[in-house]
Parts: sequence; C-alpha cells; structure tokens
Amino acid sequence: MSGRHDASAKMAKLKELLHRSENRICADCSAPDPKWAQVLSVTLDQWSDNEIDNMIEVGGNSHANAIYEAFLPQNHSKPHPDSTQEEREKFIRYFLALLICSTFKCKVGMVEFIGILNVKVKGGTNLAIRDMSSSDPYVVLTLGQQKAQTSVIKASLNPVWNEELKLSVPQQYGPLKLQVFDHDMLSKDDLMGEAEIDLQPMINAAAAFGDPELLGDRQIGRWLKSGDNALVRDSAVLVAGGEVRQELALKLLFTESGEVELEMQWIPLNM
Ligand SMILES: [Ca+2]
Repeated sequence: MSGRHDASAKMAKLKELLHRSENRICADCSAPDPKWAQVLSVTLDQWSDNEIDNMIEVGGNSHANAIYEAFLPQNHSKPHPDSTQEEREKFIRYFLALLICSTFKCKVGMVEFIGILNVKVKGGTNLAIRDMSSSDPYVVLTLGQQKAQTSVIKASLNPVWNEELKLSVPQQYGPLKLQVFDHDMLSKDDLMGEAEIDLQPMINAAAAFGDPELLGDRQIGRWLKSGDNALVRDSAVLVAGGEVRQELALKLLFTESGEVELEMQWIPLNM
C-alpha cells in the first residue's frame, strides 16, 4: 500500500503537470485562464492516490480536453470563457466523474452519471478472526462495475481506516456492496463479512429537497433499521454546511461478528 511519501510524490507530479505551458489553457472553458488548475489545486488534498494516478495517466489538460470532447453528451454544453462559476463547477464535477469512471474502467460514453458518492470508511469493531488470533482487514466497495478499496490494516480486529473512497453513481444504480476481507500473503484473501447499503434514501431525499447549499442544516431523510437490512440503528440523511451526508453503522452478514462505520457524502451532478 502506498504511504504518505508516495502520495506527496504523486501530488508533486500532478502539480508539475498543471504548471506545464499546455496546461495553462483552461480545459473547461478554452480560455487562456488557469481556473481549471486552480480548482484542481484546491481539491487536490481530497483526491485519492488512484485518481491522481489516473489524472497523470491521461496526461493533464490537453488529453483531458480530448476525453470530454469525445464523451460529452449532447445536453451537456461546454462552458464558455464568460460562463458563471456555477456552470464551470457543474462541468468540472461531470469531468471528475468521467475521470473516476475511467479509473474503474466502466464504459464512459454509455453511462449517464447522476452524482458522485464519497464514502469515508471510518473503522470496524469486533471483526472476525481469520488468521491465528487476528486478521489483516481491508474494505472493498462495489457499485455496478466500479470497485474501490481501503488499505490493509495489519493484525487488528478493531481497525481504523478513516479513508475516503469515491464512486460515480450512474442513473440506473443498485445497492452499494461493502465487503471486508482478511489479506493473506500466501493464500486467497478470506471474507470477513459483507453488507449492502441502500443509496435510495439519500439520493431521493437530495433530489426532493434540491440544492443543499440553499438549505439550512436539517434532516431530509432517513433509512430505517429493519430485519431486511444490515443497519445497527436508524440512519439519518442530513444537510450540514451545504452538503448532503449520511452516517451508517452496519452489522456484517455471513460472518461470526463485526460492525463497520461509514460516512457518506452525496454530490449530485444536477446536469
Ligand atoms: Ca491475514
């Protein structure tokens, strides 16, 4: 797993890319204006290693421009140099979804995204033993064809990850699947339990209430604990500081014991 040093090396590389002369043309508006680079710099700290790798792989703005010229749906008009900041941001969010999607090798040109899901995997408690007396757990999230995973925590049944994973959500989405595995050097990794997360309470509530930046802090929805889901307790969908958030505690199924805590953030694309 890549450590802090790797991550800062990648960021340095990405910053270097953004400073090359070709990248000084704003990719979202065709203007000789580095706003695109500014937006990237501001959000850089929130990017996972995967996304930074991917951004480096596509080679910065010149190539990025070609990607969304090719995949831009007809109803998503490209911002002009005099577009508002809001129009610009919407477009950049869409482009980030494309980038994330290409990281996970889904079919960009055929999928219409409705938003980005940030999932902070906080930690696990009382997880199952899969080695002699402990486990080396990591979490895998699966949404359709996309997968994202945390790093491995060695020899812990109460791991703390506090890692944020990003997934793009297509128009036709199913439940988000969470699995915990024990990493093994010499054999196949063992399942330590799984759970499904219904994304509808959050996404439907956000759609019903509209732009969260215009709402005060409040509860807008709720996913109720039942015999048919993995919730440890009811989970509220909140608007807090202009963002749609939901905290969840899940009891793992198909295992002896274990719970995992998450915090999700929903960023609708509103296109
Ligand atoms: Ca192991």
